[in-house]
Amino acid sequence: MRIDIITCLPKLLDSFFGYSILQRAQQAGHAEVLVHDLRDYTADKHRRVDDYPFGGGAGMVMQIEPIANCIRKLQAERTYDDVIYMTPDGERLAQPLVNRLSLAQNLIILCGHYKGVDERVREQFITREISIGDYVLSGGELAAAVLSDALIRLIPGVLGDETSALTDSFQDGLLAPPIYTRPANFEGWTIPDVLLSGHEAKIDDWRHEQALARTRARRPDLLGE
Ligand code: 6GU
Repeated sequence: MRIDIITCLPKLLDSFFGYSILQRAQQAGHAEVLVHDLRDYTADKHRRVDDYPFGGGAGMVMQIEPIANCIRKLQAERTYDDVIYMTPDGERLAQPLVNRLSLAQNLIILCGHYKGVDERVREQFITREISIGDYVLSGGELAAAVLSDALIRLIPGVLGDETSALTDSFQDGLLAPPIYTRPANFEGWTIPDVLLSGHEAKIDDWRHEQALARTRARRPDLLGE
């Protein structure tokens, strides 16, 4: 999967993708994340990418010209499955949408800033608008990082254990059950006996019960309750 992120704050994203699983995924060739500085695509001599809103009002608006230049250059080089705009008024991100998008080959993600982008960008270039929750961030960069992380870890081969993404919270519509590791007894705090039983079917049953109980207690909405 190739992800092209368009932003006016590239430094904010460079460090994020340089670490941990995301870096390994890129080094192993599973994913490629390219961060594009919007200021490289403006003809403005001060490299400005925003301007005052027509009709007045507070806040600046991201201009269409540098965004159009950048998206058109990328689209001339390859075909994109989606051109995504990160915005608080987009579709709320949840695991089913992540799963669907993880099948894409090439994605463009545009990060909004200031008051947002000129509406013509949304009308002419954007195929999908995504929000990461009902709160407002100062820019779309963190949201783009969240989306990219959620996508890249689903690419086969990225996680060490091929099955581990399947046992995530939300993948089966339930929260994940409790997990434990050594020691089995820490200062008298022990772990459930069933996990030491070696009985795989019983362990699976226990985990499912725990997942259900936890989901019912914390997120009854996931069970339709
Ligand atoms: Cl995608 N952008 C911004 N600026 N704020 C948000 C968001 C996105 N999702 C939730 N809050």
